Amino acid sequence: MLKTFDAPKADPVDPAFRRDVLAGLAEPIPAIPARWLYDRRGSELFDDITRLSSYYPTRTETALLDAKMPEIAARVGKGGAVVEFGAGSATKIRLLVDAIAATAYVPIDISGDYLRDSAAQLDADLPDLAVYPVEADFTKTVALPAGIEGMPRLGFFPGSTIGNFVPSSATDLLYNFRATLGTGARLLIGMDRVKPVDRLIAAYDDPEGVTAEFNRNLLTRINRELNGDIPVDAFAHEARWNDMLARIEMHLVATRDVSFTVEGERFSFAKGRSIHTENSHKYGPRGGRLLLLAGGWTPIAEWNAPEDDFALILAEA
Ligand code: AVI
Repeated sequence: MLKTFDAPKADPVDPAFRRDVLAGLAEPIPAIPARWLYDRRGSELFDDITRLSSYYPTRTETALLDAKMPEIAARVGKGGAVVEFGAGSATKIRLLVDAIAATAYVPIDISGDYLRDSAAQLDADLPDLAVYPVEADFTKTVALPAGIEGMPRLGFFPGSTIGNFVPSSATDLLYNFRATLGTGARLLIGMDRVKPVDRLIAAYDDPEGVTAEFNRNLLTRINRELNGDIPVDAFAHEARWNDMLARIEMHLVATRDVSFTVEGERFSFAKGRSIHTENSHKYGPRGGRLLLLAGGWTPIAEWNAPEDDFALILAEA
């Protein structure tokens, strides 16, 4: 049954978006945090990305969850509440809630519309599961609905979204998950592995151009929400592997000299200058576990996809 939870209503234009965009465009190396890629259109485009043949993480993680679910369920135990950080894929959450016979599911997402749609869909499909959508920023500590009080809690953070945070923010995030979930909680987290650069680049610069559209949608969003006049067609999507920092970077590169305004402020980009829009860090086995430890979680089990392409790690607070 779908439960409503009184989360504070979001301002239609998030002041943090305005702040991040104006400050980010003015940086010597312009950068805008990746979380702003996910308005409604951005979330739809990301869904499309997860179905692309070159984008291996989603299907690899889903197959891993499917294959290892009996073992995962044996370690996690039955019942309780699954708290998902981000309203992600219905397929993955169904595998998990079914296998552990969860009583409640709490998806936390900043994108309210998307959250409500996916929660309503899950609620229709699984009427015995109590679904409590929470519209909130999961990078902060979130107050969980009273309905799950006293239930064992399993945090779920699939998709290698942890990779979208630089390590110092990733550890803050993990600490916040701990504060949100409380002592005794567990966390099941997906991490993408380092792999040959050609596979990584293909995953983030697909021939169909969906990732390019996803990246450029950020400019469309800025134009719409922040009274911008950015010529979107003057920016090209680029995916780069940064070997020193073990991450894929997405950039929007000016293909000609451009000048535009956002909220009345003028910005100029010479041809070739870019806006850095996303990082996607990849972790080796020890690096991944160390990150969890640095964020206050002790790894207790790990499952790896074939060729060590992707990992699921279970940790306890
Ligand atoms: C959501 N996140 C884990 C994706 C990733 O792989 O870093 C976002 C993404 N960006 C481009 N393609 C996918």
